[in-house]
Amino acid sequence: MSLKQKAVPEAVTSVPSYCYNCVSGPDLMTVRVKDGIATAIAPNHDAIGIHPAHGRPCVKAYGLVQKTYNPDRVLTPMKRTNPKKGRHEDPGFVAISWDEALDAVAAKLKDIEATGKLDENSMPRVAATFGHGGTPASYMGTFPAFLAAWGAIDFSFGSGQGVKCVHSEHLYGEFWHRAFTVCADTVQTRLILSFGTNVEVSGGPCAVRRHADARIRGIKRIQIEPHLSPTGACSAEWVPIRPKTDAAFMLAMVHVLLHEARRDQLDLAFLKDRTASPYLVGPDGWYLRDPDSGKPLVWDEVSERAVPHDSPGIRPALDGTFEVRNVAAHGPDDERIAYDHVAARSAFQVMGDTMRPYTPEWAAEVCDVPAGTIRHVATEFLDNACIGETIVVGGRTLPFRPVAITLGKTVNNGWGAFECCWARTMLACLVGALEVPGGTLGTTVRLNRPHENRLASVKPGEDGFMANKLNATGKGKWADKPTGRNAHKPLIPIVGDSSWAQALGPTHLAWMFLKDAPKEWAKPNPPDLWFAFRTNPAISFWDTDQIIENMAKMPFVVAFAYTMDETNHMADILLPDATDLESTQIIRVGGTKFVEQHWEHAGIIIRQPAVEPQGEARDFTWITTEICRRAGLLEAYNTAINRGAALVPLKREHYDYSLAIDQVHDVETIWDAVCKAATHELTDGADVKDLAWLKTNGLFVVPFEKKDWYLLPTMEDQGLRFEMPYQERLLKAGIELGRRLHEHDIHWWDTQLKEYQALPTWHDVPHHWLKSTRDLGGHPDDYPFWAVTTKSMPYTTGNNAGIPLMNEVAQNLRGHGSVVMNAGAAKKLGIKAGDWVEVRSPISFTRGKAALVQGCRPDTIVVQGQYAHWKTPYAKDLNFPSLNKVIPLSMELTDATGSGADLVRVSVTKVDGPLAEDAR
Ligand SMILES: Nc1nc2c(c(=O)[nH]1)N[C@H]1C(S)=C(S)[C@@H](COP(=O)(O)OP(=O)(O)OC[C@H]3O[C@@H](n4cnc5c(=O)[nH]c(N)nc54)[C@H](O)[C@@H]3O)O[C@H]1N2
Ligand SMILES: Nc1nc2c(c(=O)[nH]1)N[C@H]1C(S)=C(S)[C@@H](COP(=O)(O)OP(=O)(O)OC[C@H]3O[C@@H](n4cnc5c(=O)[nH]c(N)nc54)[C@H](O)[C@@H]3O)O[C@H]1N2
Ligand code: SF4
Ligand SMILES: [Mo]
Repeated sequence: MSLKQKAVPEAVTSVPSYCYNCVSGPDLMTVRVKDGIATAIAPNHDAIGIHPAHGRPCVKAYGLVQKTYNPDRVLTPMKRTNPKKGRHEDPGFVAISWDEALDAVAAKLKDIEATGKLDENSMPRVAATFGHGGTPASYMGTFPAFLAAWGAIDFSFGSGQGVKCVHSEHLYGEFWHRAFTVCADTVQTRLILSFGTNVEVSGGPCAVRRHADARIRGIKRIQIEPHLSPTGACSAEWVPIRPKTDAAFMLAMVHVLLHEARRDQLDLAFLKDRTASPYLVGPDGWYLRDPDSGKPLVWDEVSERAVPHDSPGIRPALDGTFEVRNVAAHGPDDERIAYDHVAARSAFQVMGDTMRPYTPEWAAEVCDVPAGTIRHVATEFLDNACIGETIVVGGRTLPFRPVAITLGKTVNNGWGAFECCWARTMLACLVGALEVPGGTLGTTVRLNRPHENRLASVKPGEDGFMANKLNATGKGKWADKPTGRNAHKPLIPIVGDSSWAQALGPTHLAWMFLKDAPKEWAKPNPPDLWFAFRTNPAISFWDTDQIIENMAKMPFVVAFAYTMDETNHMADILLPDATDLESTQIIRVGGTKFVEQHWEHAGIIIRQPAVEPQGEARDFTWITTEICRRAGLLEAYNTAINRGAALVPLKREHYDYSLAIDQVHDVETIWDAVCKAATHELTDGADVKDLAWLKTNGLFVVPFEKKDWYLLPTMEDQGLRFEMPYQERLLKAGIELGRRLHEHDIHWWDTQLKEYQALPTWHDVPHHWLKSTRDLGGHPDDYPFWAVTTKSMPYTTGNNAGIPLMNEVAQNLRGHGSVVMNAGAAKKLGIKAGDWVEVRSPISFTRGKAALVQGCRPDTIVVQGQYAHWKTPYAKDLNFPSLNKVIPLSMELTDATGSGADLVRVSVTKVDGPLAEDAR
């Protein structure tokens, strides 16, 4: 077999491909190739009318030419010669042959197989980390087939993705409306309330295009966030809210809709039929149930009695308190309660009572936003909801509710995120704008299957809701032994235990427990082998100094390496993968997906070697096949590919493109089979394409019904209700979890247990950060600023920080590589534009140049991204600040879903200049 992939013939000058360097993709592009050299990136005009951005990638994709020819690339396999690991240890990497590198990895795998795949704590001895929201999967070829062939892998060690990403929304969104990510139905909505969603920067070309078109149509967007982002700058209104008080703002909106608007201004039909609003709640907080069937009861206004919610011909009451007789309730740990005679409130009534104190006047104090502003935002939301209007989509009449609310990543993770996610979803329910044209929509599923079809993931479950698999918390059912080092299964019921669950657990705990585990918890050993690809936790996580220390404890690290970076500095073996323009992969495209990818087509796209790999870099699929062959895993690996680990099953009832399992297949053979199987599946065998066809044409799509952007028809067809407003199931899970943890004498999760509420109530969310400052030995008065972060258009997290073109274009962006602060606040501190400042928290400090603006709250500073590199070539010379140095890794700043926020209390002082390289 030839070691190198064949490049495309020289005559080809424009090679279709995809970019999936950030979660807003995949987007389409073409690569201009002259004399075998990639010279430019350009749109793929064949996708006009198919791709929502008409075949255009964003500025980041234009950096891929420099990425390919970066003189600092790792271009041979390497091994470490200095056994000591640490930031200040020179790894002493030396070039080795592919044979030596692959044999070393295979030998380690065989070794582990011989000792047992689990260690003495029953933790997988092999761990793997992939960064940036799952996008590395679109660059790792058949590596998932290796992971499947191996079996026990610990995905516990996160990078910044997950816990500091849009985490709570992933969990609650998917629970409530199969919405791992959420966006507005931008193409049809009239009003978007954006709480810190910087969508013009973070949403990729599809979002930018959709929002630009919407502005021409006359949409209004109100941007609610502490500093004026580019999204705020091109919105109709900017509301500078105090950080981490968004829940109070939204609870006050709920108050206005419930207590200031007329009832008939709400979508009463939606609330009665598609939510649990009429379900009766008893005095102990549990749904009242029919004693025979166990079904939740509602008050029927026709017969004036309590009846099961799904009884035909009833008219359920929305508001009210009712006297009911002979009813049951199901408490925690299967406790059965019987009531002879009891007063019951509808869930809607309980919500009304709970939301009564949250007036706009109350929220004004908390949020530092005038009550009149909150009231007018709530009123505009209601006035634009068009309740009663319908629209026909794909032959089906659906409600038309053109109002949407989106939440950015600091709003929907960490403390306060549950309240925000609930309030956002409830506000949509109050006006019937959830999962309908114009409203707030989910885009994709990750915790439920099938991943490629969120509608098909909806199945009837308990109590008239869709099925959701929580991790068991009942007595005798709770998993007291974690299956991974971040303990997602014992600690986080709502994350479940599907393939993505572990990576969405509290992944910082895995790192923290390597240093110190609570005494009631078995201190985990580091994994014997850790694979890292396209991730840089040493830069992207919190308290990066501590992460680095813990990373140095990993005994054998295999890093796929593009350039040297802060994480692969700790590696034992570096494997250079052929990058974006040099290797082959086929992925799905279209349908609906994060962030604003709503297509009227669905199908597959290809990434292909537009140019020969540089140096000794190799296609990921070739590398994987060789690891498997040498480790004795070939048959299991080929079997996994046949089962679908490389995209789609190669064999199904109606077709068979499967590979012989005892043979080594080359890269093209594998993707040719995948291409045929995928196109067979898409067309029921009517139009089967091979790899050569896809290489020429770039994409293969079939129509995707626009009706399938919306979940409501699926809910209606199955007679299901959204699990709103009352969270009986979560309340129960929280009580049971508390009992289990306390039975094991575990009390360090008690604050998190408080988040399990049937209905959210406000608690002083910002206080968590003030308390943390104090607990770390600081006095809150000495750290008077909130420091927050944001994305930058030309950068995908830290992924392309080493590409000079990105820094060059970013010079045009306000605040690039700086500490952005309010000009008035700076003046009081004697800080002028361009001065060096030091940003300090109790744990550490970072330095950057001050950029002074008016569009930032005086109590807030902003530091973009994660660019405090000390190893990544080029990036390390930029001397940029990063909040990740100063945000603690903290149990107390972890919410019940296991996430935290990129937020910290800091001081800002003027200093003479930058830090020396080794002090950064
Ligand atoms: N301060 C701050 N921190 C943040 C954030 C923030 O906004 N501010 N955002 C957080 C969020 S939301 C996320 S999702 C995480 C993401 O953080 P991570 O998941 O850790 O991902 P990246 O920082 O993108 O790291 C990508 C790494 O892959 C390497 N790489 C790039 N291309 C290739 C390639 O072709 N081959 C190989 N082998 N390697 C490659 C890059 O050099 C880089 O080291 O960061 C989080 N951290
Ligand atoms: N160009 C680019 N696009 C990306 C990425 C990238 O790295 N670069 N990364 C992708 C990833 S992994 C993710 S997770 C998404 C994230 O996408 P977004 O959620 O849009 O993330 P940010 O740009 O960090 O937006 C943060 C905004 O929240 C505001 N903010 C901070 N704290 C608060 C608060 O307490 N309340 C309110 N209301 N606002 C607050 C800030 O002012 C800022 O404008 O972006 C994705 N898209
Ligand atoms: S938004 Fe830009 S970087 Fe992200 S996938 Fe699309 S083209 Fe690539
Ligand atoms: Mo993210």
